[in-house]
Amino acid sequence: MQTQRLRIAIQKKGRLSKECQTLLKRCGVKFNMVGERLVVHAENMPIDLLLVRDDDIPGLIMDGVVDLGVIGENELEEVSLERQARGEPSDYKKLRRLDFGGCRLSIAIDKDAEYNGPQDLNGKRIATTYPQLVKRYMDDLGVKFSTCMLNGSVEVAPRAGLADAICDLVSTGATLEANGLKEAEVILRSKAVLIQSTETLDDEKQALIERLLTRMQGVIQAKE
Ligand code: PRT
Ligand code: ZN
Repeated sequence: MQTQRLRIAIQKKGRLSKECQTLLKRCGVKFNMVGERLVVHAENMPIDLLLVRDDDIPGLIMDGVVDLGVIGENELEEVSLERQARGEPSDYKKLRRLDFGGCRLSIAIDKDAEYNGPQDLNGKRIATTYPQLVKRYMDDLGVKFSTCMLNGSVEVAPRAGLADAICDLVSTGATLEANGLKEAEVILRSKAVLIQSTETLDDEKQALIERLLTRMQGVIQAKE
């Protein structure tokens, strides 16, 4: 279902939302975030912003419900693998990597445990919100493991006796340290990215995307 206006899905509230809104504003998109709206109309361009949970953004793109989205690569790749496993559409175009949302997805273990390499994870139970990415990484290495799926409080799982290790996002490392854990393996380095659905758009919409991309290039370069 195509609309006349370009639809961009961004995180409503969270670590990506502020920088995402700032980037769009610097690209000249004028909008006013008021109340708890799902859709915000840009005032000066045929653009609608969809404010959603970040988890929903990859699917909205892959199903062609929205045209553009900004999402962390960690979430994007996890959802893509999950959809592939279920035989659902999982294609998207990565238009550009952005200069925010940087983090790494790492396996962490007890800070006092000896660690000599991935083989030491053999037979361990790993608590994570990213079971697909963990599976891809461990399967590539041929290391057997099991998972414990948690959507929050992943870092307390070892202490709570739910798992031997965790795989979670890390930026400063303070959360790991506060929970008596240390980084053992980095399985993905992630940033926020701008993605597009693979649906063919009409010429006007596509031209608007090109224009936004050119402006984004300028905005990001000016900061470097
Ligand atoms: O509500 P919604 O579902 O939209 O948001 P969310 O709670 O799922 O996501 P949010 O807002 O926490 O994160 C959105 C995206 O920001 C993530 O998918 C990453 O791409 C990116 N990002 C960057 C991070 C971090 N850095 C980060 N440090 N996401 C989460 N964290 C968490 C991490 O999970 C851990 O709990 O911060 C803690 C670790 O931080 P340090 O500094 O202690 O290492
Ligand atoms: Zn989320």
